[in-house]
Amino acid sequence: MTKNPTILAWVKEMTELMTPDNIVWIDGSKQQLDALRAEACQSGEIIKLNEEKLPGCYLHRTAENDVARVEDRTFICTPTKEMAGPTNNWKDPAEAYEMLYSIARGRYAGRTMYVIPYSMGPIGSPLAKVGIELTDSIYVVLNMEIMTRMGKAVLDTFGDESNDWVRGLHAKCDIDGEKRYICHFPQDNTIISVNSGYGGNVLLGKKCFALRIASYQGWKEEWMAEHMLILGIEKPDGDVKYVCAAFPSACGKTNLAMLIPPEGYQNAGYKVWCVGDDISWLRQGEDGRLWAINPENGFFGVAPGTNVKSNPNALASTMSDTIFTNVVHNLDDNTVWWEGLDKNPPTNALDWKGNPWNGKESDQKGAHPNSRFTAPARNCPCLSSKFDATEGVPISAIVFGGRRAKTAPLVYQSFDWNNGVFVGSIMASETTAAAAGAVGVVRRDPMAMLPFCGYNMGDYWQHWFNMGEKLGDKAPKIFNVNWFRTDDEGHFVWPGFGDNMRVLDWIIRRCEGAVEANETAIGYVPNPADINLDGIDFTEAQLADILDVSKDLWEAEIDGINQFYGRFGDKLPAALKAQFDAFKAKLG
Ligand code: OXD
Ligand code: MN
Repeated sequence: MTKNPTILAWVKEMTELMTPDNIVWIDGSKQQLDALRAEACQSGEIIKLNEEKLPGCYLHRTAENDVARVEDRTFICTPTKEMAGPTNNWKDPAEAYEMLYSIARGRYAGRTMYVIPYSMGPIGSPLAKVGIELTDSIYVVLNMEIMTRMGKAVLDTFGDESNDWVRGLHAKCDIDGEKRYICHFPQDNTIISVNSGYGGNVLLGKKCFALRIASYQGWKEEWMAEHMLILGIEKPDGDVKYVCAAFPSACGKTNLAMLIPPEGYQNAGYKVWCVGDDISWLRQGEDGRLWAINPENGFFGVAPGTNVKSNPNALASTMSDTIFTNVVHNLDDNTVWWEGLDKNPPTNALDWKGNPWNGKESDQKGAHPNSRFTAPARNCPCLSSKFDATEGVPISAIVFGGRRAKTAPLVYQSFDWNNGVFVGSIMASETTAAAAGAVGVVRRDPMAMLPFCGYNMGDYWQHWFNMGEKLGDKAPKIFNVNWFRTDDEGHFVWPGFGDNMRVLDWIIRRCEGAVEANETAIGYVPNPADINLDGIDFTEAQLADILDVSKDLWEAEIDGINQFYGRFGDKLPAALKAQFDAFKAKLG
């Protein structure tokens, strides 16, 4: 399928290491994929669901010990520990290769090795990059088909010369949690993942390539790989403004990316278009502005909590050609169910482990809390017409956000780009009662990249400052949002979901210079009267309450920021320290 000597040499080397019985190059044809689906159904790896209700959909169950990303077993293998930085697990590359090869050697014996050529980003886009994943899992092949552009077309466009592609080796081995490793070699463009079959650990195009390896590539090549959704806001006059937003995992990126505007906005002619829900690659365009693509081709979304109210567009995306992982199997009609889908759990069902489950009687959850759908982007009713645009979309605003009960106001704008880097660097989220452990504990997650930055975060912040300098006055404006302020009883004050459009509207008006704001120690905060509250039962006084910037609460942040920054030693950019000092001075 290719004459590229660098690809052929590596596949040969890995074949000798892994000793598969068969080798299948994935060409991406329907015929080949249909045959693989049939084979996986036969072996029980996937289960075909009701063709009338869920055409082209399948169910898969992972091993019980293999249901989520494993941050403590994820390593950045750089020549020195300092290059990986204090927030990553590190291994020496030579030692890591030796360990991984000794775990993986010969483990394709008796099995088929699938060679998956894939493109992150529209095939042939100057912003896209190519990867080759080797795997012994048909589930991985079928998921990669949804999440990336893959097959022969990728290699045809890539050509026979370039060595600019990412090597990915995945082997299921024994799904042994003690020998599970997800290792990244940024200097070698290489990823090796062993002893897992769970999406985030084995769909190597996603977090491993499109964030960890790509963030390093972006640093070297003057672009950025970020944990950000991309959405377009179409105004009544047809003009579309694009926004990127970074929130930590489980803070509602997929919901915001597919937001349905409140009725008043719809009637006035506003629309929201989804370009991506998880990752963006950003590069300065010829016009000097920052342009973004979504490198993915599908959504790997959390199923529980997804329903017709919370996210009708995501739900609609899962109605065909979707793979469900670790959800409930409804045996009455061969469909699927998860907690929060509706109030009508099936009674004749199997839970995510495959055990009999009666949703009306059981006090156990039926779906795993991290159960997932892998759905093609083309299914999304609000998919942007620019989804496949090779040049991407121009970004007007970057939005950071986290889950803070009190400290951060509903929205504020940074003073400028450099101050925005500071805002992103102090991002934090509080643990909720839903998770184990103490409530309200602050976890710092700068730019939502803590588990995904493939190099030292000190260098990463400096790279942000450098990008700002390049972009100059064409740089997007930077904001911070917090949908999660609570009242004294602990209830969320802001309604969220579609009503977040009201905040996006203010953000866009700020980008256009169409609305004034109040200067505070942390940035520009809206005048309550400037956020449109038409059509909701929400008063300006309530709004003023959640826009409040408390000197005491922000002072209480200083220690935590100090401690966090302290971990970076002299890798902390001087510009960031200067921003922190200016912030302290402004607080007074
Ligand atoms: C994800 C995550 O799966 O951020 O997107 O954990
Ligand atoms: Mn994510």
